[in-house]
Amino acid sequence: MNYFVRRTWDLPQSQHTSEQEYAARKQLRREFLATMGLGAGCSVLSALTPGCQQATLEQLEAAGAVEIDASMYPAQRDGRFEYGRDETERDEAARFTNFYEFTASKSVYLHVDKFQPVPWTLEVTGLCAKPRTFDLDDLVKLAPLEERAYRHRCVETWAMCVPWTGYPLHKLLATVEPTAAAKYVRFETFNRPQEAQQMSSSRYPWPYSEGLTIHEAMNELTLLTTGIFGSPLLKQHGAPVRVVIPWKYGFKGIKSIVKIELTDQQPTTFWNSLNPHEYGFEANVDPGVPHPRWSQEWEWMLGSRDRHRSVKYNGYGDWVAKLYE
Ligand SMILES: Nc1nc2c(c(=O)[nH]1)N[C@H]1C(S)=C(S)[C@@H](COP(=O)(O)O)O[C@H]1N2
Ligand SMILES: [Mo]
Repeated sequence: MNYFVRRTWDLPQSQHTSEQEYAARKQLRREFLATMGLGAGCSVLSALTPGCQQATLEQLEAAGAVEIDASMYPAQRDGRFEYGRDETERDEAARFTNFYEFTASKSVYLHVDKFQPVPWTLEVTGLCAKPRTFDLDDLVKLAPLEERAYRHRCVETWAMCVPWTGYPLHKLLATVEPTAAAKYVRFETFNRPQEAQQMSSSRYPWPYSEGLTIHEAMNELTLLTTGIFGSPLLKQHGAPVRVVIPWKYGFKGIKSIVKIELTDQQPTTFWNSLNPHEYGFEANVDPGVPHPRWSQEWEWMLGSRDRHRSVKYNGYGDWVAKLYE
């Protein structure tokens, strides 16, 4: 994803920490060359470099593994949801994703080794009667875990079909008793430049944040997510806890959340503040509204590269269209 709008916190190009920028560019170039099969690096040392020997599922999972008690996975599949398409291979999903805290490339798994998602706490606060901080154990035991087969559509036109594990966010929100004044929910990702290399770049408004209206947050589809493919989340998928909002573009599905805040004002959000013209706050999947730089009529599946026509609300209109009437 890209942005063109300079913000007050943007340093002029000349003042960027040039070493970091240089290292980041070098890494991107390495990945690019490797993908093209031109890199010199197809050796033992770079077993995890995409494009050389494509990393195996074992390597991908080892790179993103988190030491979490996995005894509650897999959870029972919720029969109300079906992809209507083939399921994406788990290695395809694990090797290609967005997580800007680590890299602007898709090979996030190559950059997550320093990230420590355990122990973890999630603070739920703001306009509510019973604000509370949960540790991971409290969080996964708060409601029965279920598995949901959801379609995912990134604003950049790639798509996937993967099974997430979690429970509806409304179950968590109910425990803190939102007040009548709560109109929005704001989410925030961790802020740890030592563990996530791109967080040292002042070009971005860290920490990553996102937001929903309270009605979107309370919708049955909005999933507080702790697992994927029947196991705890890999680091690259947003370990240990994220949200999944299948009728919206993927950037709304904020990863590795440390804070959820009930507010009476629409929150400022990461991509929207970088470029409001390209990344709206609402961001519902809609093939009728082109991105300023590309059409949104089609999407392509990770792995197979199959193309499908994109569908309004990503096909979840029965669940959510009423929110926008
Ligand atoms: N904290 C954080 N959350 C994030 C992102 C990010 O860069 N940082 N990228 C978003 C985007 S653009 C997409 S498409 C999804 C991709 O994650 P997934 O493939 O694990 O679903 O994560 C979203 N959540
Ligand atoms: Mo995305």
